[in-house]
Amino acid sequence: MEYIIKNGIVYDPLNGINGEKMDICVKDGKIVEKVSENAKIIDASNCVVMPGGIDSHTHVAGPKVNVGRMFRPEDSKKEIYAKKGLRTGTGFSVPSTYKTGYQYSEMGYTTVFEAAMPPLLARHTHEEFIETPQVDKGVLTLFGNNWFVLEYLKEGDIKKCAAYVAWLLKATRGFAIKIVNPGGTEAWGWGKNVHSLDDPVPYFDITPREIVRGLCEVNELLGLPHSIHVHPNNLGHPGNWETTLETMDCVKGIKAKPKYGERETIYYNTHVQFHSYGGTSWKDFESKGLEIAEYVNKNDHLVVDVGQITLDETTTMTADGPMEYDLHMTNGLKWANCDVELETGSGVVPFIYSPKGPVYALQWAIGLDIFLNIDTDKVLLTTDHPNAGPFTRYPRIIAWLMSKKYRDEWLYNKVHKWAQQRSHVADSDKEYDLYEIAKVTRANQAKVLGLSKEKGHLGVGADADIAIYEINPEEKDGKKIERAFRYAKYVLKRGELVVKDGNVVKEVFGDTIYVDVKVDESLEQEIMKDLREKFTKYYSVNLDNYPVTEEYANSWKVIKIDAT
Ligand code: MFN
Ligand code: ZN
Ligand code: ZN
Repeated sequence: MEYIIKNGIVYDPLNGINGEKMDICVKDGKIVEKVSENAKIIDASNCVVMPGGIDSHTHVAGPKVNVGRMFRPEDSKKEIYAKKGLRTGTGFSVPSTYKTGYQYSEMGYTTVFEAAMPPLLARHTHEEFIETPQVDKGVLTLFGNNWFVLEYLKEGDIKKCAAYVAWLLKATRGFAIKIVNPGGTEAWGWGKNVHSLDDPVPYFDITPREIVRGLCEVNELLGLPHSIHVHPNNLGHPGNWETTLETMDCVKGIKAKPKYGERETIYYNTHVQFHSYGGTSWKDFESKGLEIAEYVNKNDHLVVDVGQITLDETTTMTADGPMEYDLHMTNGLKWANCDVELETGSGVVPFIYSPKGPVYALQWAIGLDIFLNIDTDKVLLTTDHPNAGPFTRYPRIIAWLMSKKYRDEWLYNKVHKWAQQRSHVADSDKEYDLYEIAKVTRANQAKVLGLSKEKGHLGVGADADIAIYEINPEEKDGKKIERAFRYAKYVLKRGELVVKDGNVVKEVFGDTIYVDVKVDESLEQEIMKDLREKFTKYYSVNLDNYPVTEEYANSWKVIKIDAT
């Protein structure tokens, strides 16, 4: 199938195209120089054309998401999705899998990364991917509380640790190294937590600093496409901004050496909004968003995603087990907790971010403080779906960023006054333009994930993942901006028309992308010996039954790396 997208205004930051009227040609799933006369014409006059959106951090598949679904029937009753020709679905903050894929597609998103996979339960994540249509998928494997990692790093054996990481990524078909509350989730197994970068983990006697630095070195030794992806210690606690800055700083000096892709950074701080809190309690809680933005602006080794609060009722879920316990004690709502043997843990708690709550209004403003003051090459738009709000609110966040008028309507009329009094949102006149929106929802993601050759741009050779929105680039009406980005005019996925006028018109199934890193054979044999021993001694499963097998995807896309 060939298409020519005519007369659209194109925003493609990776190729430096900022609002030029031009045609885009598509053939056999790729963007090409030109097409034949038989190509179907898509009229994009009065529309904006962007590469397909990429979500580098969202929770959409796997055991904790499924706990969220089962545990919140009140959420599933909220939104019924029933459209002709499509699978039905339910759920507002924890939508069912088909609804998840359809709604990302309606918004022009074409690639989605699940942000936290417990290795032992990898199959569950991939099973749900099989049932998530419309998007390419990948998943980050959890490493920051894993016994093998803690022991190898404690012994100072970076090479063995790297060989183990390579093995586990392949065994779980994971894409990158995820670190959640390094050491803290393991400590939670002892009813404890860690509270600073140098607070030792019980029994293992290793510190979060050693875990983060060690895994960062491992990441670059292996040359993975993405950098380490970190949820630091002390999430959601007043005063945590200092831990955040220390963690960012602790990897400085390690060089980016990706063997695939064009990443230049070595550290990705996720949902940084939850980590930019000043004060000593909820009573004197204040924004440190500017301080965090300033650090990021001054340093080139990192990027952040925001985790913007959307002020909705939602479901929080994370591998940060102790943090969810704290949250449950704070809001008094129900709580689920799980330990995953030798590897990680998790918690799930509903949360109502009421706009009239002083703390929640300020959390909202802190996210905006970061967005409005940070270098837009170094920030990514997320809600840490569903932790700070559902991904279906991305269009509203875009409206807050593009229109000061709309933002001020919320700041002065809808949210508690702490947002004005204790943040800097009122002082900022910054308005994102569409080029910057394309960066924070596409280009920056593709680059930091190491996928900027094939994704996040519209140059010849890229995947033909394309979103077309009916919007005037000068638009300042928040409702109109939100509507335009919520329901794309057209979306192409791998060169097929999948959305028209905001409706999914074709169901497609993307690839699941993972990395397969080859390491030195003798090293691999050594770690296999350790694996056999520990599996026999501690695991409730057999090593041979552990790896995810070939049938667990609609189609795999393997990124092969030679790290010997
Ligand atoms: C990440 O996983 C991830 O993370 C993220 O809820 C997550 O009530 C999961 O205990 C949170 N509130 C207060 O203390 C507020 C202060 C209160 C007070 O008691 O003094 N003040 C007021 O009410 C103001 C009154 C005056 C006024 O100005 O109106 C706390 C409480 C809370 C706080 C609760 N914290 C948690 C936040 C953290 C992390 C959410 C989610 C989190 C989820 N990833 O007339 C007048 O003007 C009167 C003025 C009022 C007065 O003084 O009385 C995974 O992967
Ligand atoms: Zn997290
Ligand atoms: Zn998350």
